[in-house]
Parts: sequence; structure tokens; C-alpha cells
Amino acid sequence: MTTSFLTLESLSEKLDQLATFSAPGPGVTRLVYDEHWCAAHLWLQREARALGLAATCDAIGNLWLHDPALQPGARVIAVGSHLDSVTRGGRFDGAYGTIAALLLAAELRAQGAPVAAFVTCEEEGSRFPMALTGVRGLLGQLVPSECADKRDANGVRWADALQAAREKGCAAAAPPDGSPVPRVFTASRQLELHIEQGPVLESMGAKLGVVDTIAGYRRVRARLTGEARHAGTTPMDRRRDALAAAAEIVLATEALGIETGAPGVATAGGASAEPGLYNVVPGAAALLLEVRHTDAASLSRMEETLVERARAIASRRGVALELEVQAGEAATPLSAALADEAEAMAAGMAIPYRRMASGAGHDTMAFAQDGVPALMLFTPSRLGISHHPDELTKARDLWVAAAFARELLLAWAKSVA
Ligand code: HGY
Ligand code: MN
Ligand code: MN
Repeated sequence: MTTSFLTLESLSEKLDQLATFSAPGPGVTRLVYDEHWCAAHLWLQREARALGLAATCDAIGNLWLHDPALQPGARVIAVGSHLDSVTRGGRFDGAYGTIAALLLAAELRAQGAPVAAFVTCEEEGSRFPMALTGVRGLLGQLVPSECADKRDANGVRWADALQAAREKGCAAAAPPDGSPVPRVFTASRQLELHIEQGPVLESMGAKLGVVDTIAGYRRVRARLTGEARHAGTTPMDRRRDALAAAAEIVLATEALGIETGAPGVATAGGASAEPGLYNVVPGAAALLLEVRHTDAASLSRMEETLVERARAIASRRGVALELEVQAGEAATPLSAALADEAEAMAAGMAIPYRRMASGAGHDTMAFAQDGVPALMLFTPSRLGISHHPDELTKARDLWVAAAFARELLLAWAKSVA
């Protein structure tokens, strides 16, 4: 008689508990290496051990929850997601895939399947100016000494925040300077369960998304420099208003997304102006601009068009424009073969599903880019809301996808070497 660790109740209870590890305020705010992230990390370690699993940290705080018999270096079927959140995000983004993986690893260990749960330390880029650092580290692609001096909004260095987490038991010892994070396990296949974060599944009454592509994104920070002048005495035709130029670029960004059409999207995610007073024409402004597409050529075209249009607006307004390209991610196909197999299984189990692309970025991109056969499974999101306190997926929907993943992983365990 195998113990069933994965139940609708256990999934819901552990998600509720994980959601308590957050900064005060609406929604969930759990930023990499902060006190709430550390408390969640230590809680997960305890939960895993209580389920008979070992909890192994790597050098930057990624966590593997696995059969104690699995030794470092083993090849495993990796299932998991990320522990960090955006600021005032929802209770399910990352958390669902993390808790589902914990329970799947506990349950499938009892059935002898080489399934290990991973929990990446950081995916969102919500504290330090870099994203997917967890999974890059987990895959041996990140050299900690190279990002040590990245700072958060309070000026805290990445290396210092990591060291504080390490001292609490949330990371293994640092590798020598210049060396990458040592891998703990090698993934023969990889699966991530995640909420869709969009409206597609709910709008078509489907309960499962079989994801075979993840959209790429390009991000640009724009700095505009005009002339700060007296707001009361400077005639309208004598102004070089940095914020007015920025506002026009924001609308041009939105227009580009609309013009491109789905699955292309374009967003101005942040705007600031200086000195930010009623009586001063803004002399400086900054924007955070992002474009996304599932097709690489379309993504490049969107970025080029956005840059051209921003430069034209700034030039016409006599405002200087500096564009600083930030780290992006390539549009990433996942395993078509694994998606085909999952589709056939869902059809066989009469689960209403849809094969689809992901507009959101995920840890799974890095596995697929590393050559690991990778797949994602989505659950519906109520009204498509995510990265917001109102993010919600019904407990039953979370359970259906996790129970399906259990069957899929058992089938994978039979076919991987
Ligand atoms: O930005 C994204 O798509 C992901 O939620 N980090
Ligand atoms: Mn997210
Ligand atoms: Mn996520």
C-alpha cells in the first residue's frame, strides 16, 4: 500500500503555509535571500525531512528535495519551480510548482521513481537586477563571484545577502572565486507545474495547459534628459520636457504591442521623473520597457522598432535618450515529444486540456536551453490575474494537474535511462 503524500488537502494546506512567509502588505512579497525567503526555505527543508526526503542546498540557495539514497551527481527527473515572488504578488506563482514537486518527490520515491524536486532560489528578478539566477546556478551556468556586486534598491550587495542566508542554513559553501555553482544533480528530464497567469485555459474551460513554447523577452531601461525649467514661466514651445517625451514613448510601446498582435506584447513597466515637483518642468525621466514574443525573429523586430520609435520621439522633442539593454531571454521551444506524450495522456484521461505557449518566462526555459527535454503543465488562473494579490486557482484545479503530473512522471520513470 503506497502512502499518498499528494492529496488535494496536503497541496492546499502547504500552499497556505508557504503563503505566510511574506513581507507585510497585500499579496505575497518574498524576495530572494530576505528574511521571509529564508524562513520559507528552512520550513521547506523541515517539511521535506518530515516526508522522508533529504534537503540539499547548493551554493546559491537552490534546494533539492530528494530520496536520501540519491547521491550528488545522480541523474534525476527534475520537477520544481521557484521560491521567490514579485513584490505584492500572488500565492501561487512559483509556490504551486514548488509544493507540488515536494509532494510528488515524496510520493514517487515510495514507488522507486528517480524524481527529485528542485526549488530555485530566484526567478523573478524582483530584488536584484538579474533574473533566472537560481536555475542558471542549478545548471552550473552561474559564477557567483561575477554577480557578487549587483545591488538591490537599498544598495545591498547580492553576495552579502546570499552570505546572510548561508549563515541561516539556506545555502551551501561558496565555490572558489571564478568557479560556477557546483551542480548537485543532473536532470535527465524536467517538468514544471505552474499557474497559467493568463486567461486562456479558464476562457475555454480547460483544466490543463500542455506548454510547448515559452515566449522570449527583451528589456531596455530608457533615460531621458531634457531641461528642468520653471513650470510657471517657461512657454510651452520653449520646453524640453523629459516626462512628456517619456509619456509619448510609453504610448508608443503600447501601440507596438497592439500593432504586433498576440502573442506579441509590449509593456512600459515603470516610469520616474525628476525632480518630481509641481513647479518644475521635468528635466529627467526613466522608463522600464519590455517586449515579448514566442518567435525569435518577431521578438528582434519588436525590439528594433521600439528603439527606432523612441529615438524619433526624443529627437523631435529635443530630449536626449540613452537606452541600456538589460538581460533578456530567448524565445524557447520545449520538448515537442514530451508535449505529444502529455497530450495523448490527457486525452486518454479525458482531462480537458490545451496545448499552448507561455507568455510568461519560467525556470524551464533554462533547462530547455541547456538541452534537457523539458515540459510545463499549466493550471487555469481565475480571470487570468497574476503578479497581483488577487491571483487565484481553485484547489481542485491545482490537484487535477498535480495528479496528472504524477501519472506523467511515473511514465517518464519507466522510459528514462
Ligand atoms: O516575467 C516573467 O514572465 C516571470 O513571471 N518571471
Ligand atoms: Mn512570476
Ligand atoms: Mn513563476
